[in-house]
Parts: sequence; C-alpha cells; structure tokens
Amino acid sequence: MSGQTKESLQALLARRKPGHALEAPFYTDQDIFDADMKYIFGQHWIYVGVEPDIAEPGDAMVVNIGKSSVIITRDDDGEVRAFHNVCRHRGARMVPEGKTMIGNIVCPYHSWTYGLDGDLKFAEHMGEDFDPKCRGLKKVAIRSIAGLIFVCLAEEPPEDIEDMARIMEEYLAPHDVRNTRVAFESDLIEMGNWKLTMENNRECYHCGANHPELTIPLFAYGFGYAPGTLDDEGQRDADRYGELAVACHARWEGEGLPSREVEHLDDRITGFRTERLPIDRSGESQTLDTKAACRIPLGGLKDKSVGGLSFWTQPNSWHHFMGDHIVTFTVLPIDAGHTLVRTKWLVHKDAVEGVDYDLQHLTEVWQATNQQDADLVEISQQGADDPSFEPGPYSPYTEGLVEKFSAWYIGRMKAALA
Ligand code: 3BY
Ligand code: FES
Ligand code: FE
Repeated sequence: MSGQTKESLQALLARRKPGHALEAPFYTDQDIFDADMKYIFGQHWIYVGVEPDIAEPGDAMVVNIGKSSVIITRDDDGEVRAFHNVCRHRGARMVPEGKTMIGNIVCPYHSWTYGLDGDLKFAEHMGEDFDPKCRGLKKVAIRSIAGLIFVCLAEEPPEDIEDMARIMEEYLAPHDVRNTRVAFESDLIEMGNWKLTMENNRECYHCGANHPELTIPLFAYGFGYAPGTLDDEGQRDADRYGELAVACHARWEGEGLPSREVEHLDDRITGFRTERLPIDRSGESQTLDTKAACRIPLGGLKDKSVGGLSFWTQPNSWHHFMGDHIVTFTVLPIDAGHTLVRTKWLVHKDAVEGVDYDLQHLTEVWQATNQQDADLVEISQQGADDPSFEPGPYSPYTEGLVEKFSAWYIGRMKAALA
C-alpha cells in the first residue's frame, strides 16, 4: 500500500461515526479491498469448511481466500492439515479449487511430488546440491473446532481462537459435526462487498419484509425490536418469543445442552457469538413446516425440539445447528463488489437421500433466504456506488450486532495500520 493510500485509509478509519454504516470507499474502493484481504482475511482465523468435507485420508479441499489458495487435507494418520497451494519449484498452482482425492500432491508443471504431510518426496533432475528438505510446502495454520475448520494465513495466528474453541467445543458437541455428511452445497456470488454481506447477516430488521420462508421457523423478534412500538399482534409474538426463550434455555440446559448467549463480537481478535434459539411452531428445525428434515438425529440427540444453536464469527461465517441437520455459511470476498457465499447442509453421515430426508425439504428455506439476502446485498452495493450515498444510522434496537461487526472491523484495521 502506498504511503498516501495508508494515510487516507487511516483518516477514514479515524473519522468513522459509531452507530453508522461505513463510508462508501469501504464498500467500493480497490485499495481498501486489498487492505481488507491483507489485514482482515490475511491475519484472522477464517472459517473454510467442515471436517466431513475431507472425511477420509487423502481427501483434499482447496479454498481460495483472495489471491491465496489453501489445500486442506487429511493425512494418513487422520490429521487435518493445510498448505499454501503454491509449488516450491516455480510456484505453479497445483490443485484447482474444489474437492478431490489425492495420494500425493503432484504439481502438474514439472511433477514435483509432495506427501500429504507437505514434504517434498520427488523432484527430478535437480542436481546434487538440491536439498528436498528445504522445499516442503509452506504450512498454513489450521484449527478444527468440533469439526468446523478455521485456517489462518498469518505467520503468528491470533491465540485467542483457543478461548472460542473452549466454549464452542461444549456448545457444538451434542451436534457431532464430525459424524455428518455434506448433503448439499451451494456457491452463490453476491453482487456486493463482503462487508455488506456480513452486515446484512447481523440483523433481522429486514427479515419481516424479505424472508417469508425463514420467518416461519425463526422469530425475527429474537434479534431485537423497539419496545412499545409493535401492534397488538406483533407484541403478542414478541412476548411469546421472550417467554419461550427463557423456558427453552432452562429446559435445554437441564438436558445438558449449552444454550445461553455468549457474545464476544467486538472485544476479541477472534470475535464470535453463540446462542441456542427457539424455533417456532413444532420447534424442530429451520424447514418450511418446522419439522425435522432428516429422520436420523444428530449425535444421538433424543429431544427433537432442540431449537437452532446459532454461531456467528468475525470476519466471515455463521452457522445453525439443529437436532436433525446443520446449515453452515462461509463468506469469501472476490473483489470490492463481489462476494462468494458458500452454504453447506449437513445431515447424519448414515442418512440416505430419499429415504431419511428429502433434499428440497432440507434446503428450501435457506436456498430462498440466501437468494433474498443476495438481492438485498446487491441493492445495498448499488446505493454505496451512488455518488449521493451518505452512511445512515443503525437502529439501536435491531442493528446492534451490525454495529459490533463494523466496530470490530474498524478496530482491527486501525490496529493493523498503527
Ligand atoms: O442467519 C442468521 O444469522 C440470521 C437469520 C437471518 C438474519 N440473521 C440474523
Ligand atoms: Fe511445480 Fe515446477 S512449478 S514442479
Ligand atoms: Fe436475511
């Protein structure tokens, strides 16, 4: 980054008005996008997928984080490992994006061959002085939390992921992520900056007007509302939600299911929040009829109505863990105005499509919701691109978590540039 760019970014960061959307360049400017990739996606723990993506030794998944490409694999001892997808000879990209099975990692260019531990095992014609021990693949830090895979591109990754791990291992254990299977996966390219995708995810102010499917199982009132302003029906619903949440939390915790809110969104490097939220009607799952989509419960859960354990991380993920299935979302920036949202639906590993679950029943709520959110992100970006754009205020009642995302982002960028 040029000195001038750094100074103007520092000035923008310094004058950010708390409680307001960010200024337009944060959503539109290529230099700021490059800084986001360097300081946010290059230095924090990034959620990339689940252990069931690479269930067996030799399974590999390549995830691109900006210009960095990472090979995530399971070695012969069953350990998950991550390497930069850059050949140590002349740098060729070795494995294309997506999932595959590999015995070794073989570079297509001159056939240098690496083991699943990253060691260089074979390189022809390199002469006597050549030391293969110095040419192993560069490692990327990897941490699996109860089967959710996070990687960090930094040389010294933030150590506070261990605080998140300690809490989340306990919350996630009942859903036994490692014994699930990816039943369906979708990649949706949103026509907007990644921060608009994240801001949109952190509120349900827009849910009532935009998510007819999601608001069947999910209570929008669980994400805040201005007291004393609802009509009679709205107030009844909000009160019902409040009472249900208290009763459910007590019941679930009595059953050994951690449920109460834990929130460290803007006071940690590795910011996160979790809470088990009640589901409306039958209480079972985030489906159109609120009934479990899959007949086989996760992790041997006996109680069908365990709500949805939600887990949100900074900078790039959110997840919903129910009794019968899991929906997990990864946000991967493409450029200043485009963002990939990768969604995976997980069911018990023994569940058979058409027998234990119907794919449409399993996926229809979030397929519809994702498209609605993509449309909202697109119109947000159009506004940010408009010369008349001026950052407006967040609602103190329904957009408190959006503020926490933006405040975290501004704080992390300031720290990186200091
Ligand atoms: O998926 C989430 O994180 C929820 C549901 C809708 C908006 N958001 C707060
Ligand atoms: Fe990979 Fe030459 S660049 S073997
Ligand atoms: Fe939404």
